[in-house]
Amino acid sequence: MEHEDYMRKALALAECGMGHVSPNPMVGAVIVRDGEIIASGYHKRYGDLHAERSAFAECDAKGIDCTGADMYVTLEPCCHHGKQPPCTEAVIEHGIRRVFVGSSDPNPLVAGKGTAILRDHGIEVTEGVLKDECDRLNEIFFKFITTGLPFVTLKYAMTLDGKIACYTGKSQWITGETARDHVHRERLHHAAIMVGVGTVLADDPMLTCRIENGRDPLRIICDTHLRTPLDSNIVRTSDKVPTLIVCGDADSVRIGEYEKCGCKVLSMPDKNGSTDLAALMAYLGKEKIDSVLIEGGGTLGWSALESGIVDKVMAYVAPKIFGGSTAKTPVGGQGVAVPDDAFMLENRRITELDGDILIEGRVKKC
Ligand code: AOF
Ligand code: ZN
Repeated sequence: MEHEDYMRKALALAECGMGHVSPNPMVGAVIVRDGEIIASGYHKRYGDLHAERSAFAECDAKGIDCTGADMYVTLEPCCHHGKQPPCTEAVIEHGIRRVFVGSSDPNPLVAGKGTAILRDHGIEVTEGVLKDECDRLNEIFFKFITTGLPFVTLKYAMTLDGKIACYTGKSQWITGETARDHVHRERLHHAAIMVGVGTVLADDPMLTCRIENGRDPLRIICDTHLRTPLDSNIVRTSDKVPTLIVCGDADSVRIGEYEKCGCKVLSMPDKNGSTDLAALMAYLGKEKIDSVLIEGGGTLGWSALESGIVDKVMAYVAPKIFGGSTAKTPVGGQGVAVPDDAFMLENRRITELDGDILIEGRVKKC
């Protein structure tokens, strides 16, 4: 096997931590001797053993001597004392000869110091193995650790003629099962899901993650005038699934009604009559919410793009046409005046999902 093959194994392991390690990174590690993987590990839960120490724990439990072996790890080993001791110390103590690293760690406490310490101890370090894949896996962590703000994804499913519902308002379903399963994985990937109150009124969604052993994201409703029905699916289940309703200046009795059901209500000054999204992101960042998946509707989609909070767009496109001049589209608001002002996507990727097509890319920041 090549270096990339071992790193691919480490990446697959890292992904098993999705939904459970936020706001820390997903990290995987394998230890290789004479072309054979002798131990492996990954970061399983926030605050638990880092990937490197999880692999060494397997060695220690099975009495495997890894002196002189190689380690492949998807993220630069840490060198600081946090919830866990430095991984660099464990790598040195276990006599690892060569370390292959995927991503560099932008955490200011690490940022190149991890690999420098290993080299100082005579360990051969190769960086950037499957770098693009490793970087993509932790794009949420990279933004959050460097800015303290959540990584924001704008997601929608539309027909080939750009509709998110028929003129009757009916929208189930636009894409097929494979694409919808993909969305549930994104709900696991993100710490919070956010919708506008219009979507709650139109669809009465649940916004949970239907993946086995998954976990539900925090559900956020932008609802300036507190129009969310108390008997909506989200409010009814807010004693079990964390729910945040963001409103403007609101009546404390009305706020109390939501709180009695289990919702948290955040009242903050609005911006031109709707939620101040930049201020909301700053609040969520302080609450350690590292990522937000915006799931509709068009008004919120436009406000999010216009306010500059969107990092990535994921558009699921179904090969069907609804038509209808009044049928809703994924991004509403006023829109841009001229094509040159369009929001552009870069680092694009296109994936086929059983007939539907996912187009995703990072929003180009000007
Ligand atoms: C992880 N898991 O497998 C690796 C991490 O507070 P701590 O001790 O858990 O440290 C968190 C930091 O450690 C994190 O921000 C990242 O820079 C580094 N590496 N973190 O949670 C891991 N390798
Ligand atoms: Zn570590």
